[in-house]
Formats: sequence, structure tokens, C-alpha cells
Amino acid sequence: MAHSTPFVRGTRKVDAVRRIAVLVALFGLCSASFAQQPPQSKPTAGPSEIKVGGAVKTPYTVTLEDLKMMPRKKLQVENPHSQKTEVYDGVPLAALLQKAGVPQGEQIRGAVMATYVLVDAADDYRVVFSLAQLDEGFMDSEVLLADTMDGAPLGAGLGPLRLIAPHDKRPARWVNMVRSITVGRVQ
Ligand SMILES: Nc1nc2c(c(=O)[nH]1)N[C@H]1C(S)=C(S)[C@@H](COP(=O)(O)O)O[C@H]1N2
Ligand SMILES: [Mo]
Repeated sequence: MAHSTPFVRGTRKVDAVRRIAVLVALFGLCSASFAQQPPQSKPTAGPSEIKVGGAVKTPYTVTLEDLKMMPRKKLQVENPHSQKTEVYDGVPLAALLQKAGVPQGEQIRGAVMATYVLVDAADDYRVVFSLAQLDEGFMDSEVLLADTMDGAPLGAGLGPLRLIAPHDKRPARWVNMVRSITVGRVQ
């Protein structure tokens, strides 16, 4: 018994060294496989055409050129972050929804009241509005899908399309790099 103790201790030491070696090897493999992943770069622009779809009669894709030919609105706003006056130009979100055959005005009642509009961006940022909130029969939300600011196309990180919700106190629903507009119904 007296001489077996150093022997056991020795085995333990060898085991511990082996365990550490295995852990070091695993760590090396893991970090090597992480290193091989492409760098996760944030997108700096959205697409130049966006889908209007979901629970709509006629889903469609709208391009930057299409937007130029639709009835347009100008919006002068005070940017709540920069506190600068900015002039945006674009197409009202309500008009884009009308084109897809979404209920409007008096048609927004009953079950339709649970309809939402999801706006999704190239960096996966998403916001929702209720359909009623975007309808002129309910309120003047003036939510605009803008393609220019102060007369120039929207730059990196913002465009080419940016949603402006001028009456929101925080610009959290000013969606940059808009990718799609999807209508849904809360069940
Ligand atoms: N695509 C996208 N849009 C976005 C965001 C985002 O993370 N991604 N952040 C929102 C939030 S929380 C704010 S406050 C404003 C910031 O706008 P600013 O950079 O012009 O101040 O953008 C909004 N739009
Ligand atoms: Mo924000």
C-alpha cells in the first residue's frame, strides 16, 4: 500500500496531462474552424427592388424606377436624433399597400383590424405597424417609403430605401435599407 500511492499519483498526473492536451487540441480545432468562417460584415445597402407581399390580393415587386413613376410626396421632418431638418421624397406606404389590394378606409373593420404591416431591412431589423395606423381614414401617419433625402439618393447604411415615420417620437421605425413589406393578420 505504501508503495502503491506514488504509482497512483503518477497515473493521475499522466491522465491530467492527457486531458489538458485533449482540451488544448479541441480548442485549437474550434478556433481554426471559427477562423475559416467568412467575416460577418454588416450590409451597408438594401436591395434596389422590394417585395410587397404576404396576406395581400396581388403581391408585387417594386423597383426604384417604379417608385419614381408613382404619385410622390415630400416630407419635411426634424430628425429626432440629429435634430436637423431633413426633406424626404418618396411614396406613401399606404399607396404601396393599396396597389397590392390591401383593405383601406371603411374596409378596415372587424377581423381586418388585426392586420399588421411588417417592414424588414437588409440587416434583419424589423418593425411593425398596424394597417389601421397607416390608413388615412384613421390618422395621418404620413409614413413614407423614401428614396431621396435633401434631393440626393440615400447613402450607405440608409438606402436606397428608407422608411420615415415622421410622427414617432423616436426614429426606431425609420427603417434603413428596407428589404420587404409583408402584410399579416394576427390570428
Ligand atoms: N435597418 C435598420 N434600420 C434602423 C435601425 C437598425 O438597426 N437597422 N435602428 C433604428 C433605430 S433604433 C433608430 S433610433 C434609428 C437611428 O437612426 P439614425 O442613425 O439616423 O439616428 O434607425 C432605426 N432604423
Ligand atoms: Mo433607437
